Amino acid sequence: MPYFKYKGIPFSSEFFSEEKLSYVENDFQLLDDDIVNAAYPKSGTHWMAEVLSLIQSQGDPSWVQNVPLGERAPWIELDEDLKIALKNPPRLLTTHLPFQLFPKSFLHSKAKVIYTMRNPKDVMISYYHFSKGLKIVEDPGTLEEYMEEFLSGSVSYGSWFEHVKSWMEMKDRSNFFIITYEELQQDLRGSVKRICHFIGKELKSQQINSVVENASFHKMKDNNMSNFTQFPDTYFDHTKGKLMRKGISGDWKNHLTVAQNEHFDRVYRENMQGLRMTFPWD
Ligand code: PPS
Repeated sequence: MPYFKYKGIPFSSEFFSEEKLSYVENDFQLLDDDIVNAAYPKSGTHWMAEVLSLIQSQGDPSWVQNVPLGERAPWIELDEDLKIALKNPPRLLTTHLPFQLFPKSFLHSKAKVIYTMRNPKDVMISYYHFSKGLKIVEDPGTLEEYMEEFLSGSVSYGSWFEHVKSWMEMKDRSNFFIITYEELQQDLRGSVKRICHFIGKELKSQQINSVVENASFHKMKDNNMSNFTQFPDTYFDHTKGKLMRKGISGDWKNHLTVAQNEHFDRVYRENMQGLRMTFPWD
């Protein structure tokens, strides 16, 4: 399966090109009223895109029910999506890029970025299962084998550790908001209110209820505009993988052995010790 590295990060040549990645990094102009949904893969990207779409439509579900998620909140690094991104203000944009590959224009714009993080063990399990369906990446092999790939950053979009550390450098900016998948799980309503406040869009109580209801796992799983089932069979075997798989926190406990868990923790500590931040999974 054809892969290439852009600035040390692996990308599938099926969907990405060095030329476009360089364009996004150096030339893509973020606008002050852009809202960007940024996350490492499998961290709750689609969930946040749905929440933001519903906030944008003031809780009215017709937009999420009728327009594919990739059109509502396009990935800026994907060729086809980017075309939509360029002509659709006000723009809700999505990215899995690490900060060093994110548009440099962010540094002098008021665009708002919401960065969603998730327990990396759950990210890895989710990524592993999803990769089984993806025809454009190597077969992930056993979980033991995949864990080495994940921990060394030899997966699409590179290392989880480097991704998080790159974005955490933005943590003191007023136009940067950090949230975790675990917080969304624990208190979706409270999270929606915080997000509304951050993006400067206050919704009525009823409207917030509708955001919460329509962004639930079950609603999204049944919504063909959001559940990834429209993704072409050429690239994804829907009998082998699913985007809307379990939607829970802590599924890693059903998969990792004690030894694998200890190994993961060791690598985690080595990589994260300098960050001086605590997360819900620490
Ligand atoms: S992707 O393809 O990288 O953009 O994947 P991403 O959207 O980041 O993450 C997919 C995981 O998020 C879960 N998910 C949800 N969980 C709870 N509630 C809602 N509404 C929801 N929507 C998506 C999805 O099930 C994937 O996690 P796993 O653990 O595989 O189930």
